[in-house]
Amino acid sequence: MADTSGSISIIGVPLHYGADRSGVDMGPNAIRGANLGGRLEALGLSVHDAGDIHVNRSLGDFGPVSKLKYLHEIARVNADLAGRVTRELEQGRMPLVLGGDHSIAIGTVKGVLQYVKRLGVIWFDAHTDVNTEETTVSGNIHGMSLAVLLGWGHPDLVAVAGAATKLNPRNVAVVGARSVDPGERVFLKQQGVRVFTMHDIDRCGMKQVMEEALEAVTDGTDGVHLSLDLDGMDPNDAPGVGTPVPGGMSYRESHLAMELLHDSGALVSAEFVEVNPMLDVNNKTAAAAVDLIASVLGERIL
Ligand code: NNH
Ligand code: MN
Ligand code: MN
Ligand code: MN
Repeated sequence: MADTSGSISIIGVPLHYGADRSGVDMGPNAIRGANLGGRLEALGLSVHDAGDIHVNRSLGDFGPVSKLKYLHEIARVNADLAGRVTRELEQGRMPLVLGGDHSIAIGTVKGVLQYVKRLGVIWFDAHTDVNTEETTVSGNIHGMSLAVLLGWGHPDLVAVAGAATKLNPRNVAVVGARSVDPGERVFLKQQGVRVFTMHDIDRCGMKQVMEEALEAVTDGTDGVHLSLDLDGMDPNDAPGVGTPVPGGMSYRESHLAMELLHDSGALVSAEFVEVNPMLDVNNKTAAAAVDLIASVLGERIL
């Protein structure tokens, strides 16, 4: 496997269809504008900005084709993204994907899986994103991406980069969950996905939670992907998200999680999603995203 430790490739995905709410499509530029490049260069990394994946702007209504909103465009964008992510890894660069809504994890993770077959995933989120066409109440595909990555969901989404391209549920850990739909509860139990809820973080602290999560995602794998939904953080620290849930991970807890993930040495790729500048307060959420990105890539106080 190529050593991607010194070289980062930024890929923007200005997609909001998975959240069915505008604003989150401006996330990539808000994160870039919070001095992302400067912070990464200060770490001695070589930073390449690959620009944005093209998203069709004028779709109008999502129409009656499916219960899943904007299915066709979301599948198309994710297939494009997956190819780009694989190419960056092949060229020895670590993909850093900026969302956009969390449906883009389908393309990012499937792209990484083409290169790292045995992949672990840390899913930092208030939600667990394991709805399917049968269980979803909202019809929003950003609430389904983790199920798709485990091989469950609409065939057009599961087919992205090949239906056989999927995660082993034993190597997935959700961190920070506090809003889980009834159908998702059943799915998570059936699949055996490790879910560290806010209750676990309250009781055991982030250090122990991350140690257990890292044990699960590194067991028998060749690398770990970080899929970080900014709504995992507490809305006081990250107000600019479409579906805030009170009682989340603090700025410090989130920071510690990133530092421990960096120290594991297992990180091969990362994505930061759901930053919505239209809902943000003084760019706080975009700035928090940049702080967390810098931490997971090795920034330290001393
Ligand atoms: N579970 C809800 C749904 O499926 C909310 C999902 N929203 C998210 N997920 N932001 O991370 O619609
Ligand atoms: Mn999410
Ligand atoms: Mn979420
Ligand atoms: Mn830091």
